[in-house]
Amino acid sequence: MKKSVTLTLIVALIMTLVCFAGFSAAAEFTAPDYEPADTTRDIGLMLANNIDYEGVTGIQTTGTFNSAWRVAVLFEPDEETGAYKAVAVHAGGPTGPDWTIGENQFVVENNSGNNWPVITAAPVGDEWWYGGKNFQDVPYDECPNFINDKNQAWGAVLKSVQVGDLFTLVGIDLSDPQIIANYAVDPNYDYITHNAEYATYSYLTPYGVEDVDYGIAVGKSYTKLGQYADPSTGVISYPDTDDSELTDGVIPTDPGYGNPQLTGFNANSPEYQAGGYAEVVLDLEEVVAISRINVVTSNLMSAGIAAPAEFKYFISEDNADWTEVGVGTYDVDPTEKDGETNVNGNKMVNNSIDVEGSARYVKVQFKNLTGNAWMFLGEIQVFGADEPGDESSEEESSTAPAESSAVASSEEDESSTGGSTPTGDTGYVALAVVAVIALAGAVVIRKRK
Ligand SMILES: [Ca+2]
Ligand SMILES: [Ca+2]
Repeated sequence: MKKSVTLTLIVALIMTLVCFAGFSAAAEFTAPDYEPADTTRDIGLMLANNIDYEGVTGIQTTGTFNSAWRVAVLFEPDEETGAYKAVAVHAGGPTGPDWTIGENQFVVENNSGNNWPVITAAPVGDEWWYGGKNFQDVPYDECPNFINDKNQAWGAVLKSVQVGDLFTLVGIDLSDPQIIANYAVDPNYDYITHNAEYATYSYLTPYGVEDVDYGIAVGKSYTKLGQYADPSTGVISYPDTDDSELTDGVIPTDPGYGNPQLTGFNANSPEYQAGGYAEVVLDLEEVVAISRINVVTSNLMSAGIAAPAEFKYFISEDNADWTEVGVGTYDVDPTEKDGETNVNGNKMVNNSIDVEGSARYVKVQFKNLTGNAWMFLGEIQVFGADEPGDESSEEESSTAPAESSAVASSEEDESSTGGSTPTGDTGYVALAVVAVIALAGAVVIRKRK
């Protein structure tokens, strides 16, 4: 409700400004009576059956799709659920996937766009773009920076899609695809200049998400020890955007260090060195009965990042007097090998422990796996206990984190680990920081029942 009121005010303000400015396109937009695409798990659609723009996520419903430099996923209806299932994924690069879009199929594709002011700042004169214009007839050296936060966020979600993933299509009619958004993607480039306010009501949202119980820690605050700051700049590497990633209800599926949904901890940080472990303390705001704690963590196993060797759990009513619950167990063995292959490498994995007790504070201490100083956490979940005798609590808590332990595709791993990797004990790469900055402030917690 609050959001729609705010939106109404914004629309009213825009209408007023537009009247003075003398054009009318934005004034005609009336927001639908539902939430727009969020930037953490939805894939916002900005453009339909048009690939002439940069920095957009689009839907293609007909013809063939063979565009290079675009992350793309081919979807088709899933009879069993009525949702749309990803049937092919393409990681981008210099060649396109060459898909023929069949009846009832569609492609969702994302291109991040170019930062033209930077690219054209010091021309030599033999660049492919030199003296050229884009599809909107704008000289490249007058084009804006098309890299924008909203599109980057939706591109990141699209990149994490794996074959078999199910999505619900919202706000678009495949027989006549029209995007419902407060700014059209057109030669005005308002989707760039007003990107912070840009909202699309046409999007894909993960199928069945609303029915998943993410526990009672969602939205709760926490303190943490063991993040790593670059010694030369003091900037935290792989940061925890808005200090909220570990309880934002977003369960990452991409274990790569380029995934901004992950928060990095490092065994070489001064706090870890001092205590011998990294630590997170959650505040549930009131003493509640707890049945289970679950941590979702990356087990990349290829870039100096591994699932921690040990998680130890504690509970407390007052944040002073602690009861040790014990050491948790993984849903799969993070170190299992088949020859040289880490069977469960390149996955998100779960470490959990059953709890009998009540607490306001939950403490998680964790130690790195030797040779892998980095530990990347995605979520800490706490599940409440129902009244004694209610058997639904066990079932609920055991099914809730089931969405992780997903295998990331090898293509995804390649792109998310990029050219250089944080290695061994001291490795550090700035790439992910850029991705995180792009997402800063964009975390949205979807309301759940
Ligand atoms: Ca999270
Ligand atoms: Ca992060």
